[in-house]
Order: sequence, then C-alpha cells, then structure tokens
Amino acid sequence: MRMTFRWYGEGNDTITLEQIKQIPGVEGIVWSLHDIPAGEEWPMDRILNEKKLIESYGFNIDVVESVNVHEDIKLGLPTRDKYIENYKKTIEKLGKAGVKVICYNFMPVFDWTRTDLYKKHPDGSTSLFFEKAKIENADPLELVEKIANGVNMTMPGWEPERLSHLKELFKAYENVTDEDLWNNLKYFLEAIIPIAEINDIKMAIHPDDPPWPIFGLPRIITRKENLRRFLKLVDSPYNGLTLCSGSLGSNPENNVAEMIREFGPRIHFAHIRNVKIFENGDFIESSHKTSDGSLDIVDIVKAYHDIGFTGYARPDHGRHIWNEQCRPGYGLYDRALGIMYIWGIWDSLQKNSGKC
Ligand code: DNO
Repeated sequence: MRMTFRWYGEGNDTITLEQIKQIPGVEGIVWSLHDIPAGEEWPMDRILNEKKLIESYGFNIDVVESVNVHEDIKLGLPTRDKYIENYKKTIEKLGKAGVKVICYNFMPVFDWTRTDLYKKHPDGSTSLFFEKAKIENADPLELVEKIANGVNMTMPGWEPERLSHLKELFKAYENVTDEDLWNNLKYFLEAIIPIAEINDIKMAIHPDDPPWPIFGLPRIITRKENLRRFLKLVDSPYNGLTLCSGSLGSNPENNVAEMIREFGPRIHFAHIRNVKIFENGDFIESSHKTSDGSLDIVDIVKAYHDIGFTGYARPDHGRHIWNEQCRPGYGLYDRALGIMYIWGIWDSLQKNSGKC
C-alpha cells in the first residue's frame, strides 16, 4: 500500500507540504489543478509547475484527484466530443508528467453531498453530516438558493459556476434515466481508456457519495453489482476504481471488505474512512477507529492486506479537531491520526504474516 495525502495546492489549502512531510509513511501528494473548469484542457506548464513544487518536498505526483468530467459528457449531448477530446489531451499531458492514476467521478450535477459540514460530536469535534430527510424532502432549487446565500447550509464540491446553471442542468437531466447514464459513461470510457492505456495511466472512478439517487438525479456507481457492470463496460485494467469506503459504506447493504476482495486488481486508489450510520439513514463521518463508526476499518485494511494491495491509498475525510480551521473534511490532524491508525493495522498484519 502506497500512502498519499490530498492537498489542494499552494494558497488554496491551510496545510503546508512541510507539515505533510512529517506524517509517517506518506509518499505522494494527491493533487489537481482546482481552478480549471471541467471540460478544459490542462496547460502543460501548470502541470509541470505543480510537479516541480511537490517533488521538491520528496513526494511523488502519481495520483491526480480529480480531472472532472464535463456535464455534457454525462448528459450525452452532441457537444460532448469536444470535451472528450480535451480530456484525452489532459490524460496525455499527465502521462508525460509521470502521473499514474486519475480519479474522477460520474455523478450528475453534484459531487459529494452533505447537509451539515460542522456537526458536533459529543467530544466537541465536528465533521460532515448527512441528514436523509432534509435531502429527501428538499426542493433542490430552494436548497441551492440557501447554499448560494450561505443560509445555514453550505455544500462542498459545488463550484459557484455550476450553481448558477443549476436550473438549466436540472431541466437537462429531466429525462435522463440510469440506462442513459450508463450509455454515456460507456461512450466516454470507450474514448478515453485507449488513451489511458497508451499513456500508462490507470483511470479510477470514484463511487457516488452518498451511493443513492438524490434530488431525482440518477446515480449508478453505487453498489457491488453496478461496480461489476462498470468494470465490464470496457474490460481493461486501465478502467478501474477508487474504492471509497466511506462513500460506499454509507449504505449498510454495501460490504466494503467483500468488494475489495472481489475487485482487487482493478482498485487503483483506496479512500479509507469511517462513517457512523443511524437507524433513520442519517450518517456522520467519524474518526477512522472501527469502534467509532459503523464500518469495520480493521477488516477493510485486512482485506487490502490479504489481496496484497500495492496501489495508492489515502485517509479520506477527517473530523475537525483541536480547533483546526480547515477545508471541511480536509484538516491535518484527524487525517494524520487516520493514517497512523491505518499503518497500525497494516504493520501488525505484516508482522503476523512474517513480512516485517
Ligand atoms: C470528497 C472526494 C470527492 C472526489 C470526487 C472524485 O472528498 O472524495 O470529491 O474527489 O468525487 O472525482
């Protein structure tokens, strides 16, 4: 397992590369050019600048999260081809720079969705929270107004330029079914996977978070059968998964360890985090420790160990602790604690199997 840490770039993150350097066992920075809108081709000089900076701290730049997919591709519009061409060019450039894995998602309109970014735990720490009824009963457009006006609601992953087009986007998705989305995903993969193969870049789709349809929009990367179907759309080792335990695991019917054992070699990137699921379907992101949440992180790490996982991993979201001011879910302290928990499990498994 090759440990990495997500960092949002100079001037765009509260955390420094010096700080990340002091977390044991971190080899690589998971990075992106966050200011480039979905659908645009990434400039080579920007890629090389980022590479130079990250490598100067002794980290690798092997994993990019994310190169976002333009909405027209997900919608299957005739304009998609130009955005797919740009995506291919970006893959080529990232390949030249030495990138090995690209994480992306195929969620219509929204990326990860939560109703509260700072929900308090009994110990005073806060973390991301999803209140099912609030989303199920919400009129999406009303919700968007609230978010835009900052009234008691903020959502991560919603870029302002997308918010302003939300009404049109919802209209555009009105008649898009799950099957349409599958077809549009297949079309995209058939175009990009050959380019990924030539450039030796493993594509790793991120599951939908949460893994069920929201606001009537289709979501398909949600459970084991669908992951199976996804991998067959283009059956190449370059068409693989970002297996996010917290996203998939917020549906109690998903057994993450089982998925790791089944999809092993097609998992190119592991996101490891815990969630505590409540009886009404709400969930809160907890510390990585197994007993703090509903997922058995020990079993999940053991599954990676059992399959001899040599891919990239990162601790996913953490809580906000010790009064840290940071991006929601992306503080330094709790993610560093998460890494040490993962290493603790991993090293004892190594020792028991006589590997260290
Ligand atoms: C949330 C992240 C996601 C992920 C994208 C991948 O914290 O895991 O936003 O980066 O879905 O495209």
